[in-house]
Amino acid sequence: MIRDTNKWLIFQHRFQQIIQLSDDTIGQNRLVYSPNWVAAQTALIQFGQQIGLTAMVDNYGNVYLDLPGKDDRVIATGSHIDTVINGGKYDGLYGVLGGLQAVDELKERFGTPQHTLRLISFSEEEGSRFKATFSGSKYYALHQSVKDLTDSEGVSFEHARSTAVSHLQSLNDVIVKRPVIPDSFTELHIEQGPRLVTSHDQIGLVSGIVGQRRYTITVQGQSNHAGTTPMNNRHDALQTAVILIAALERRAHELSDSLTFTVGQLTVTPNVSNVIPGTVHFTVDIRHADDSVLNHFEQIINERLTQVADPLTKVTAKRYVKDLPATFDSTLLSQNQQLAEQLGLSARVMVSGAGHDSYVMSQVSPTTMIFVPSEGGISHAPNELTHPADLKAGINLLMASLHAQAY
Ligand code: HGY
Ligand code: MN
Ligand code: MN
Repeated sequence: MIRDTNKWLIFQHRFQQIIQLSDDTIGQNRLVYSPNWVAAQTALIQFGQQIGLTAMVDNYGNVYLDLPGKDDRVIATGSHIDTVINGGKYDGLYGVLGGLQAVDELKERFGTPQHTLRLISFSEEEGSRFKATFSGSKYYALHQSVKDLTDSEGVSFEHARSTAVSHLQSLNDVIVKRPVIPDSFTELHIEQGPRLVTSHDQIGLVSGIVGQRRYTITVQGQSNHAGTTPMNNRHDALQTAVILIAALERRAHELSDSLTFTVGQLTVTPNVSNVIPGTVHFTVDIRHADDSVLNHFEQIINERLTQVADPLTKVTAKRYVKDLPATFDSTLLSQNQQLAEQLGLSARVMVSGAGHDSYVMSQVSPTTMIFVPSEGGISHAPNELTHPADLKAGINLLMASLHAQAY
């Protein structure tokens, strides 16, 4: 286990090196295919090659670092390298570098494994730059590709992808390849919520993930003069949006207290103080362990859009994410339960409220996740924090799990 301080210093060094690559205005910004993202994937490839791993990059910029085994089975671990805007240091990156640490230490202590050990750094999970989530793991696992998307500056996904990926694929000794699906996948990740800290558990053993849906709602009213337009003669898109958001939030509470409802993004046009807003776009993110609850709430959204008070203000909804609830592999989970016990780690079984690449990987390979506590339950924010002892505990359990599977 990570007893060797030198090994722990190496982990911290790698972590700091990648953290510093972000244009750290507030928090971490490593949006897919951005220069920060290219620099991070480049650094990761070099970390892997420095310890003798075989580096592969596919056409979506997923990075694979293999410790070849004696047969053709593959045991994989990994997470995503991208971040939300102004995100935290640990979401995604902890699973990538924690996975590399585990493979590094297993290689040093046990040599060549029976089955290949693979560390995967998925290109994109968050959907922060382009309105598509899990594009990296969906490309790898489901051979799905992204079509006709542009970012907020009008840069196409295809242009950003080809520019960034050609750089990675031109690096020394990088093999251009999308490797085979592994025989199992384990993702190490921060919990991003308050439950482990509240229950004082060191480890979360994840049995599944809630379903999630994301929508863009467009409210089309009529821009007009803020001073001369009588209050009873307005088609104010923002007023309609605010009333709609409050009504939907109330209905979400009424439907189920475990249904999460979030409006994370809202844009007003023309967004100047002396013009009545003509157009408003906002996002809705809903999540629940039971897909029928999400179906029910989607009906509520569609009904509510038709009940807008002003007949001249039109409201439309477009769903761009529909991810079903996922159930993870019970054998891997019970193996990790035993290993946690042997390591003297307090662990609890839980369902993830956050989406993860493991949702995609669980559709093609036996999959499980290992959570470590998030201080204050905070994530997707600059003050996201997991303490070193918890970081180490997660890596140690991952190491034990990969050793049990691959050697
Ligand atoms: O939004 C999520 O659940 C994940 O952190 N991408
Ligand atoms: Mn994540
Ligand atoms: Mn995230």
